[in-house]
Amino acid sequence: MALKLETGARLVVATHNPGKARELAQILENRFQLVTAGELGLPEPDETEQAFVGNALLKARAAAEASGLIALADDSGLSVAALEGQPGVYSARWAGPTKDFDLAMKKVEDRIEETGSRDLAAWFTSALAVAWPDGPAVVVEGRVDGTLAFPGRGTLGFGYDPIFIPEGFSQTFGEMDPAAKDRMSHRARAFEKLKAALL
Ligand code: ITT
Repeated sequence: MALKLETGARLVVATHNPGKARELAQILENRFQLVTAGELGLPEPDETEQAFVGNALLKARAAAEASGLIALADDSGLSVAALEGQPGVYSARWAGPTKDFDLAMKKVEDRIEETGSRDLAAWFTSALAVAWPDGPAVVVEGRVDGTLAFPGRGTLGFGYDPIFIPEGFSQTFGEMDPAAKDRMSHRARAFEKLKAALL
């Protein structure tokens, strides 16, 4: 039988990142009854995979198993062309244990400078995975391309948003109205694919 996600279903959003949780709630547009992993006190699994899809599946499966609910997880990150795709799946880890994204953005700037490259092309990826407590799971990936800007600009959004200008725009994600970001972000694009697969 094809997997289906019924409107109104109770879903656990398997993230401990409040910025992400806010965007996912916005993008899911009141389609589901959402609870967060934080609210349920679910543990944060180690992200042991080398690809976004693998980590998204791992997080969704862990939350579905622990909660008995259908779980949605996002694994995402910033990839920089001049750094051969880094920080990628290590995007959260570049901010260190205190989740200091000023430090992480500085690290991106310094690393690019060290390469001597003038290429500021970058992209965000989001893998969204849905897992059912009895085993099945679906995973999709969305991407938005853009250019890095240093110093960063804007206080909206989260993570690396201040240094990322999406293609076709002049504002960074940190300056852009959150609703505009939610219409075209990597996360929104992944959700479009999830809708096509499951709704
Ligand atoms: P969970 O695993 O609990 O969901 P996390 O923050 O550890 O939270 P990830 O492992 O997926 O999540 O790390 C992704 C990092 O990439 C995240 O911490 C952000 O800093 C960055 N990132 C992802 N999407 C972003 C976005 O839309 N804007 C800015 N930064 C983003």
